[in-house]
Amino acid sequence: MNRTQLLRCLLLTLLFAGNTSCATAQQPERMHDPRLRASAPRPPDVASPVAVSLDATSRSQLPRERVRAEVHGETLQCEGVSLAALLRRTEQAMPQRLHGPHLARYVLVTARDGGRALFSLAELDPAIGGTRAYVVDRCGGAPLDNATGPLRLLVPSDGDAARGVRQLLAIAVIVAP
Ligand SMILES: Nc1nc2c(c(=O)[nH]1)N[C@H]1C(S)=C(S)[C@@H](COP(=O)(O)O)O[C@H]1N2
Ligand SMILES: [Mo]
Repeated sequence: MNRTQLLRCLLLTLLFAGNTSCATAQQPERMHDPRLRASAPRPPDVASPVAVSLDATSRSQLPRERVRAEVHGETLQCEGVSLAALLRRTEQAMPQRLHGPHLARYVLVTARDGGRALFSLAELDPAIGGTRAYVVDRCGGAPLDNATGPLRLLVPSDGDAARGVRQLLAIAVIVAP
């Protein structure tokens, strides 16, 4: 920049109260005009809440697994299906790869008596948190009674059985507010 250019630059800066600068005059390719900027990319829409199918037909299509879990010092031997597998077979509940807005979704488990517990979706993804939770319908070789079942959640890796929701009513995947 020669003397004349520098003077013109300073004059323009004074006239336009800082809207023009010598630096931008020097580097036009770095000029940043908000009127020319493309609109910010919108995050993909994620449905919320997404109800997870718990009916017998949905469960019968999944591998039946044996589940051992401690509840108040007692070992329960149960049978049921993996919650992650149920989520995977429900459309829009858990995509193959969790990223972006899916990392701010949670799985809310509700019971008939009003009890509730939740998990983050990523916590249940085998590729991320890997927490295994199960929806069981038999324990000790018998169907669950009405005080406990007909469906119950079990989380064998939890230290305390507090999230082992009895009287399972509904499961939904919700985008955190
Ligand atoms: N629906 C429902 N499920 C529930 C609860 C509850 O209050 N309501 N309590 C939880 C807690 S705190 C514990 S320790 C276990 C106890 O399981 P149990 O009743 O089989 O001993 O159930 C869990 N599941
Ligand atoms: Mo508990």
